[in-house]
Amino acid sequence: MGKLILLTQFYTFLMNREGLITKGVGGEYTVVCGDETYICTARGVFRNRQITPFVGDYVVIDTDKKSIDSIKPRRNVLKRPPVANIDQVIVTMAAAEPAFHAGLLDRFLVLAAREEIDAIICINKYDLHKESDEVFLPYVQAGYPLVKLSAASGLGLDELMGFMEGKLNVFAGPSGVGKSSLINRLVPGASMETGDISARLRRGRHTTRHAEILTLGDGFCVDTPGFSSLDVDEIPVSDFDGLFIEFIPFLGLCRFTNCLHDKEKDCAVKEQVGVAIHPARYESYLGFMRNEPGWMGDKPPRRRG
Ligand SMILES: Nc1nc2c(ncn2[C@@H]2O[C@H](COP(=O)(O)OP(=O)(O)OP(=O)(O)O)[C@@H](O)[C@H]2O)c(=O)[nH]1
Ligand SMILES: [Mg+2]
Ligand SMILES: [Zn+2]
Repeated sequence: MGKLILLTQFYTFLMNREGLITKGVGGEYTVVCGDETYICTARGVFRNRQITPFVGDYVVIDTDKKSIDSIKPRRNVLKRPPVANIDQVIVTMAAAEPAFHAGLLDRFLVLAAREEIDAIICINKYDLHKESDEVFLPYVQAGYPLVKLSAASGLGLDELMGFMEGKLNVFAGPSGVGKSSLINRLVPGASMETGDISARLRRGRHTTRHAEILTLGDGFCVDTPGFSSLDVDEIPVSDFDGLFIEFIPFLGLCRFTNCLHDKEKDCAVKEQVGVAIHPARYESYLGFMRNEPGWMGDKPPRRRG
């Protein structure tokens, strides 16, 4: 009997391998283990416990049953788009078509900061940029690396590569800004599907449907579906100040310990508006904190009255 158990354990050991989930579509996960790739399902155990394996998860699989047996502890996880163990998120916006959208950018930066994931900003379609760069200044001042790019002309690709080396980089941003187009330029042999912009609505058509990891030198990059809105409802009002990264040096210096940096007296954050904090970012903060962050989705707000 003992021998049988030992034999079973040895067999299981032989059949078990560790790998990285690079793609997940309809309950089927692509798991890369060294040079081999397996298509696996998640065992019932996970489904019952409502744990979903994410792209970016390191997992132990049973190569015989083609099932994922366990997920290694995650370093972090982003829910939208759903990716685990991220080193850096590349928040991608277009300079035009679709128009640059500061509110959506701020939302994404807040969500990344909440997961303590480093963010850099990419402004793609710079070849279509006609206005001044003023709208990007608040982010440069805040300390975010900001790269102006064009997947069409190749502008900025080398600079972006410099930021990506050796990391797991997630491209995230609205539909149609050119995430897949950029990846096709950056990753040799990549052929991610790209789609044009709806002429009528001036926005993307949600061409990419699933997150997918591609190897990039000694790191990875992840293409993800574009989003049209992002939810920050579960973030407590008093947390937003710490999620605007340029506010952080001044937090705790206000007269009131529970200062929301709004109407309070002797507020160290407000004193920095126009100095170390760009007024546009402060206004945006107030919007989040008062839960009226302008319009964030594809549709402008309904006018009151
Ligand atoms: N002019 C110009 N067009 C670009 C550039 N990059 C991408 N495009 C075009 O923008 C459109 C959308 O590109 P995609 O790469 O599919 O955009 P995406 O961000 O992956 O969109 P989703 O997958 O829907 O989230 C395509 O028609 C591209 O050819 C650029 O730098 N300049
Ligand atoms: Mg895409
Ligand atoms: Zn304050």
